[in-house]
Amino acid sequence: MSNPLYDSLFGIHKDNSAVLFVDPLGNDSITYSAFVKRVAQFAHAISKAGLQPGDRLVAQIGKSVSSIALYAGCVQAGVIFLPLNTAYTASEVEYFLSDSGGKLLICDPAAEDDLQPVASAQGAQVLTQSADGMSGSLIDQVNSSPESFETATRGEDDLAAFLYTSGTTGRSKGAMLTQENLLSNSIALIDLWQFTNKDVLLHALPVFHTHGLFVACNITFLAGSSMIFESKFDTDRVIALLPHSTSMMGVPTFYTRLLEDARFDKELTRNMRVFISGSAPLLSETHIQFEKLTGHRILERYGMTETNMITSNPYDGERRAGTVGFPLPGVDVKITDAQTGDILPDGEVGIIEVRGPNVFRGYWNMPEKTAEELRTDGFFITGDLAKKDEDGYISIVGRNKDLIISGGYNIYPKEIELVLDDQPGVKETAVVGVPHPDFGETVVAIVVASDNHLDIETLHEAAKASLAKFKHPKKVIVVDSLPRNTMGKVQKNILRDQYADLFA
Ligand code: MLC
Ligand code: AMP
Repeated sequence: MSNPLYDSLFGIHKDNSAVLFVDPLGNDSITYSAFVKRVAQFAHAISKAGLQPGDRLVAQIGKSVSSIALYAGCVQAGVIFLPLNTAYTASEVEYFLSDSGGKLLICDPAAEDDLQPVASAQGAQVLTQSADGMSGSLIDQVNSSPESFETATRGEDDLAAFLYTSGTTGRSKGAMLTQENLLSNSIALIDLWQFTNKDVLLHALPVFHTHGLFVACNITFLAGSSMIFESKFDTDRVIALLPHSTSMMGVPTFYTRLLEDARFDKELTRNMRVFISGSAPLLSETHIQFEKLTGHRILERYGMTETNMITSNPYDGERRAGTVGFPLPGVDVKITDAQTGDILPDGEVGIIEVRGPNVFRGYWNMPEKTAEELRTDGFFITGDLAKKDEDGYISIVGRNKDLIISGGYNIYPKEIELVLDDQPGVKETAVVGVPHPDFGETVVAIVVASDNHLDIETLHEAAKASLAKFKHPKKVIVVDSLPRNTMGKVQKNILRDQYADLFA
């Protein structure tokens, strides 16, 4: 009877009186043993709702200790956890619920009226959990449940989570992640980044993506460290909390926001051991400026939902600006020719392919998509363009996929183009990412009108109605025609160059 993920992350902490969630500015610290009891109560509530091992639980909830206990409760009950961005609209949630065949949807009480019909149409139940995790119909069940639970037996190959990632067709795909995918990656990372039970991680990332949930939280549990758990990145709070922390993980926007704040200085980072960055490219200039001000070299790593973390700069050794370092131990990386799949010589730009225990098992119910991206020999084709230097450091130099990364969130233009193309007065659209000082990149829609009835406000309203806010075009530009190549394909590179200074 075992459950490797539960046993390694949570089971080992049953009698651990060390603090897991530390609250340096208040009185809400929670020990590991108290958390493990709470997890058991969540596992009971999930089972009571009729979920069996292998069923999917879909959660669109605010970040709180309860949201992590819900994740852990799913692991203990053997249920597949499917977290969703809180910014997703009801129509986006409907897709994830129906595609995954989710049996139970957990949402905020304020969203229940909107989401109940969506869930009922899929035959799923709804329970609620408030943003602070303290109330709602799920929490009522949890509060009245016993504090121990017979952990469901699972193996390393059993699925632990589905994370949806968008795609170039505009249809999101459910990446199936096993216990082994999550566990092997956390084990490699704590060793590499030297996390121990002395660490206090300043956690200000969202917990519905790989970065904030699996990288940050799983490492903390496995190392027995503490977390300062912030509901979101707020510069004032982060500045107040940095002196109480030893480590932070963030997207580049975290670091550029800190650098822009006059209060951020070396003294604030005196207890810090490591700053880690990922999910989007960290500009060399940010890396250099950060070191100049604080003496810390940001440790940049590279990963993906489908693969967890793939490469990292070294902890001891040179952290080279503009690079994402070396493959993690146990992970094979090759840089290949996009057409032939042949391995390229060092220094040449090609596609990164990755194989290892970290790589997912495919896209849920999408065998063709899986076959397009996951080779039969186990290599996953990331779509990121990279090169390796003479010392083995890998640099991401671009993407072979039509993807925008805004503040660490992935946005596939097709999804926005499909919404805008449907609006009256629109002949066609091209959505591109352009440089943005805060988000790194941001969304711009270039629109060709079909007649003179085009109303830009209608386009913004249409985006609002069906797409999460971070996907909304920050600007809509009307043009007479889109640049095309001789094959008739829209030349987005020309548009990106043309509007590169829009937010400069
Ligand atoms: C918020 N907004 C965004 C946005 N985040 N718009 C574009 N891109 C984003 N990332 C919207 C808000 O709704 C708001 O709209 C306006 O932009 C300004 O909001 P803000 O208050 O400045 O934003 P904030 O809440 O501070 O959020 C910014 C952020 C956050 C960067 C802190 O987006 C964030 O935490 N990002 C991290 C994403 C992440 O964890 N990615 C990891 C994916 S895993 P309005 O209209 O109200 O003004 C992965 C694999 C790997 O990629 O390798 O890790
Ligand atoms: P996601 O699908 O949300 O998991 O995002 C994964 C993508 O984020 C990768 O395919 C890369 O394009 C990008 N990414 C992650 N880390 C980095 C990094 N350090 N530098 C550049 N791009 C990154």
